[in-house]
Amino acid sequence: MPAAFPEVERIRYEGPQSKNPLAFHHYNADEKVGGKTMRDHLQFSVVYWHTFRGTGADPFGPGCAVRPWEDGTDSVENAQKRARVAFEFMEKLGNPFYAFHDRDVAPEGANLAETNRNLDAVVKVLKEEQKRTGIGLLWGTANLFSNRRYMHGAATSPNAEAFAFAAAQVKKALEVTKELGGQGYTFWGGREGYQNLWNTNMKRELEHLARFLHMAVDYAKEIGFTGQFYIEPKPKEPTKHQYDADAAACCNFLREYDLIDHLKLNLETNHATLAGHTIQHEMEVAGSAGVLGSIDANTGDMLLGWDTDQFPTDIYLTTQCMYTLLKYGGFTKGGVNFDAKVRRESFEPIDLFHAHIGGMDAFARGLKIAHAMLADGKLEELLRDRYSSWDNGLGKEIESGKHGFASLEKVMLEKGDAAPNKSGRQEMIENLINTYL
Ligand code: XUL
Ligand code: CO
Repeated sequence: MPAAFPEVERIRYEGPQSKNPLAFHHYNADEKVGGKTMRDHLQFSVVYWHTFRGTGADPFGPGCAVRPWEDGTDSVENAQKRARVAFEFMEKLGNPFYAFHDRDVAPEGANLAETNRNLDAVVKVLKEEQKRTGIGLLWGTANLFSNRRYMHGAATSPNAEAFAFAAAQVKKALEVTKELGGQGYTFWGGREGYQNLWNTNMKRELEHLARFLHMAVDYAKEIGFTGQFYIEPKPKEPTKHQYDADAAACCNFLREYDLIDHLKLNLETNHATLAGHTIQHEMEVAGSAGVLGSIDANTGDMLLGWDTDQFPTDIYLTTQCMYTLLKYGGFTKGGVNFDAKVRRESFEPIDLFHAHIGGMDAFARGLKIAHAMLADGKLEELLRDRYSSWDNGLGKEIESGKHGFASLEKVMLEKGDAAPNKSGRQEMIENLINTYL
């Protein structure tokens, strides 16, 4: 098969001074940051759905991306060829992982059996290519939102047979993920929500979703799949409200239905902003609950209110991500997964390289900055100082449960008023952060 990107060699680290746009300026895979290589800290992953299936289509116009390796058919042969192209791209880029939905890699057939056969035929190629290149699967997932059978949802559909089909689909996707040595498996509730509460039995739908996830946990056990399960919060789009709205809603759902020990969160920047949060907030919520699993790295556009999934290039953003990640101990099975797409105007194959190089460099800088901040310790010192009233005396007694309202009233009646507050030093802290950038 002729090369799909003949003009591109393996992308190399050339340092910050290099003017070569097809080189890394900050991501140096083998370089150690705090005793661990950048490769291991970041665990970069390329997504199949945007990078190899994205066409540039939007609600106002059809696809316009130039992808010379596509033959324009939805055949298994074309899918197999595309898989080899994907691995040529990733081998040249040097990302250690990728992620896919079942339907990204192989076409649906006339029925479930044929669809599963199509998937097997492409998985065979993916397996060969993983072996050839050493690139691993970060996580697999099933597309439970594109086919019309899922118009009302999948695990939350009012149609029990749509639920059953989704179960069969996830069963197969789990088998395939295991076969490919996947480190994880993600549930994003594409249409698990509602457009209209008048026709929705929310309680029943949530119970069905929980039952579905328990079935997945049970089946993973049955086949010996030891990858990490993730749930990926998103508040809306395509539905008006999705049940996995944000990190806090997901934690509550997982706790309520006894799933918190089985799933962690896969957090996405643009989903966080659609929910009215920042990714730093979402990572903090997950980190403090012990369920920070993986991140879908991208960014929205401040002036567009929808999920534009752009590549992240903002160093402040990547610093926030990496600071929070390092604070909570880094990834175990997760990674920085670029759930991001080139914009419609960037229609040439080479743009796929520029986009990923930019995202990887931005995260490498975020990592280095975050590490420097933690090593320096000034921010942590300020934080320690801010809460120091809890480290001894009355604060310590309250934290250790020695007080109730009556005893605290007694203390304050004697003192007359609380000790004066200290300044929050908001601006000073923001200025301090800028000194590391
Ligand atoms: C959709 C989204 C998905 C999930 C996987 O907004 O982020 O691609 O990451 O289903
Ligand atoms: Co995502």
